Amino acid sequence: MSRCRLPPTPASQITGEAVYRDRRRLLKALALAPALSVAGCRGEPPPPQDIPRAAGTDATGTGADAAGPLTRYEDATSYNNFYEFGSGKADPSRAAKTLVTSPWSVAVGGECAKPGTVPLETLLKGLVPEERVYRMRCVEGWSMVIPWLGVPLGEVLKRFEPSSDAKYVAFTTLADPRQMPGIRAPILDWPYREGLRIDEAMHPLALLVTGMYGRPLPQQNGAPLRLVVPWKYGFKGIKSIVAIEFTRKAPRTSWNDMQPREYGFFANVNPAVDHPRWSQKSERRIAGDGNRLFADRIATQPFNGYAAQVASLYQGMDLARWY
Ligand SMILES: Nc1nc2c(c(=O)[nH]1)N[C@H]1C(S)=C(S)[C@@H](COP(=O)(O)O)O[C@H]1N2
Ligand SMILES: [Mo]
Repeated sequence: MSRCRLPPTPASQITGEAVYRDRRRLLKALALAPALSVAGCRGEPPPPQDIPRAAGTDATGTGADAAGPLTRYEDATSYNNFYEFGSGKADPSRAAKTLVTSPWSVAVGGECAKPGTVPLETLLKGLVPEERVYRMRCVEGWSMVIPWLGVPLGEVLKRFEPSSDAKYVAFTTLADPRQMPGIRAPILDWPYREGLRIDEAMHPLALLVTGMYGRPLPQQNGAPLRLVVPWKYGFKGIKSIVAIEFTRKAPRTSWNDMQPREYGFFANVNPAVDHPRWSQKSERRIAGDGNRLFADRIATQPFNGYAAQVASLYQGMDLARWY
């Protein structure tokens, strides 16, 4: 994003919701003034659409104030994990531009009354993406605060009428070696797969994301459709989803298959359970001011700070065992 920054707001000002709102107003004004239009800046995303804010977003503790200062757009779109495009943090933003995200369809099947392969537009038809500011914690020890645009996952899943045998939901990423240079490397058993228990999937905080910062989702962040489950480690947030399946048994997931001791199926953020290679007690926010990427180390919260909303899903479970 360094070639052509947008908007021309000093980075030092991009610290919070108020500024973000101002920035959106500015972008809108720019969009209405073709001479100044950001569209002239090659490689930049189109200006933001009008985004209705979800009523009650703050009541669920997902407002920006609760989540902390926003990560800069430039950082959230250039420091990524998307191994299909390489394992370096800068690889996806360089390599994923060629991912063709339209047309896109999603195959939905398994334990449900109305399976089918549907175009993305049909999958989301009638649902208005809402903005949710969520903390995101990667198991590697860094975190971000991102204004996502998306629809509650449960709203989409209900359309396929899952049966009472649907105990879990499995998700699969596209795996096309022609578009994804990283899948030549045997880092993971491609395609990337993730899963949730059905009650987790139906929880209102679980989001199917189509955009961020008021714009369409960039490829490196998982366009055109990804999952964001804010109380779980980042690897649950599977990108560029092409298939969803309702299952009776817990689905196999890519990271768990590769290293079950390191990546549990549940992957709930738990500062009391260390990853064998990284302590999970604290994290560094990607909340830099443009001069440095990381802010100071802060304590990681159970369920990434969403315990009040989600802890009841895990009542009676030993969360050190079911990590
Ligand atoms: N398909 C796919 N999805 C993925 C990954 C990946 O490598 N491939 N990486 C995961 C990990 S480890 C993290 S931390 C988040 C990062 O999301 P972000 O780059 O949008 O911040 O995406 C997750 N989703
Ligand atoms: Mo991650």
